[in-house]
Amino acid sequence: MKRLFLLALAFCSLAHAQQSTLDAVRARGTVACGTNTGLAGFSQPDSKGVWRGIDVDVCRAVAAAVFGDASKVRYVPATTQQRFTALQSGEVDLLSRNTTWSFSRDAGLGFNFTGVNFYDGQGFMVWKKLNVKSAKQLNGATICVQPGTTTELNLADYFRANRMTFKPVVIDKLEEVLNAYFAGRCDVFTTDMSGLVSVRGSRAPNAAEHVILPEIISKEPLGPLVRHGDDRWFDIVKWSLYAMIEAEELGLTSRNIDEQARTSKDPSVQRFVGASGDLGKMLGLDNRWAFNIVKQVGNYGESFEANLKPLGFERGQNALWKDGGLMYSPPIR
Ligand SMILES: N[C@@H](CCC(=O)N[C@@H](CS)C(=O)NCC(=O)O)C(=O)O
Repeated sequence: MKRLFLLALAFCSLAHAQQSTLDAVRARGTVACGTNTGLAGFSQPDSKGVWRGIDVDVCRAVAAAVFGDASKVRYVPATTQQRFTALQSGEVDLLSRNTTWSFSRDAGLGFNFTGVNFYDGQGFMVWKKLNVKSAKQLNGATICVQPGTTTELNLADYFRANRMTFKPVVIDKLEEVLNAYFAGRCDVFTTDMSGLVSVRGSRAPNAAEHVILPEIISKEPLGPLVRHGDDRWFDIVKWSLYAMIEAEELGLTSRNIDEQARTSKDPSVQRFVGASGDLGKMLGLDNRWAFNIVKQVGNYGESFEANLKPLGFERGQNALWKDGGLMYSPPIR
């Protein structure tokens, strides 16, 4: 009896170990994508409940690559604190949620970051009426911050390095930390610059009452991540993001890709759309994986234009490398 039980146990764990993320995703029919609870431009449902943002577009790109259908995503919102457990436990297949790639998250928590979809850095937003012009004037300030973030650590480092003190107000939920700041419980709200621009533009009762200080105190490369231990899935998420970046470099857009696929003689374009070579097969996918991403989701520049431009974001570091930015896809060949 005991032996039978052990045999069953061994069989079950073998079956479990053998079920790849791609198999699980296919069997389920959707990609479970961990997103923000609501950050305009990055991941947030619109008034009709449709999720939108550059992080959402990564989820959609993965679904387009796997299913040929960008809509096959189940969105799982997670707070700063919940997000890593959601990925570790298998509740989501990837996290695409303004999350900073750092050594300890990669090596310590057991994740693989698949690339960067937004180069960022941490900043400070303060009430204009305080007349503060520089972060160096924040000695003694009360600062609202979310826990479980790189933000919390950089904040402590920056104040220590500049021999200043501060009173932290640490609140778990974005909604609540913003309420605290906008109610005047804090002098300062600190997070990634992207977060500051986004919430000032979309959540402040009066945006003109707040200034974002010029100092950027850290490097925050934001990107999607997956669990350690499934290289095939890691490759799929990584190249889905790179396909969006490469498409911009190749001049392929959601509007012109049908025609380009039919008429272009450029070998890079032919490989990209799956007209020559077997790139999709190497990922275990259809050869039109990248075509489907661009057709249904668009290239990186299109996603930036649609989601971030309206909030006042400039391309800056997030321009393509050939335009002086940091966005660079390894060759897709
Ligand atoms: N990039 C930083 C911070 C990211 C972050 O989570 N920022 C907050 C403030 S904008 C946020 O998105 N909160 C939304 C939530 O908790 O749902 C990190 O990875 O730790």
